[in-house]
Amino acid sequence: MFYSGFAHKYRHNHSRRAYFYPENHKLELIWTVVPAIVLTVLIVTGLKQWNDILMTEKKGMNMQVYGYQFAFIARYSGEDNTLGKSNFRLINDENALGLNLDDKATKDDIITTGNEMRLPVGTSINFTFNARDVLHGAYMPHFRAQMNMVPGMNTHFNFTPTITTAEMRKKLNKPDFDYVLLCNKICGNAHYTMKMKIVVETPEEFAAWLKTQKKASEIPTANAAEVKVADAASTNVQPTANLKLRQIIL
Ligand SMILES: [Cu+2]
Repeated sequence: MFYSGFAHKYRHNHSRRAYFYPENHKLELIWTVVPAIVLTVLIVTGLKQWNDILMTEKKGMNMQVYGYQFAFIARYSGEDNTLGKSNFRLINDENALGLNLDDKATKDDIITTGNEMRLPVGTSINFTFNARDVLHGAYMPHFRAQMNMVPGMNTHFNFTPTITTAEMRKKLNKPDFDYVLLCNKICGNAHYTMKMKIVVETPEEFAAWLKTQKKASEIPTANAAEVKVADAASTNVQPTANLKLRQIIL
């Protein structure tokens, strides 16, 4: 109704001339400068927030969460708080992450053995996410955290868990409550099985648990010197099905 009113009001009329209004510098200045200021504020503050969340700060505990079809493995950086080097050509049944023990920083790294990841409460945690085969998603719904796991690329997320699992169970009055890590990318036919328990506990409990997990230096094949990387097929490393597939693609 409104528009047809305009159509009627401005219908063709021989005696009426259009108003010629070619430019107005003041108006143009206003509609350029105002959006420029608004967008600058939005982008600068947004980028700062983005960097705070996604970039690893120097202070936190560095760890890696690794996704593959169809599970997760967590790696802790050990005393040096540095994740050692890894190479997909070193991946085999024993060395699922392709850790390279030639790198000193790898030796004290610790790999989770069960389908469980533990985090010390009140500690800033710098996650690095990686994937072995296809896109996976690291989704930790209770922490409001989610990040893509991309093959051949590092992605990051930082947060500090503030409530232990035991405290949360009491709070919710649910004795069987557990934090979880889920995959939220449809990554294959067993995608739905990609689930890892997250236990948030006191730093003392965490340290005791960490001692029970596997040290990278215990992995017999995590030694790049034994592998002629140019030709993985001729070495004593048995490539996994995924690795073979990747070599074919490459
Ligand atoms: Cu997945």
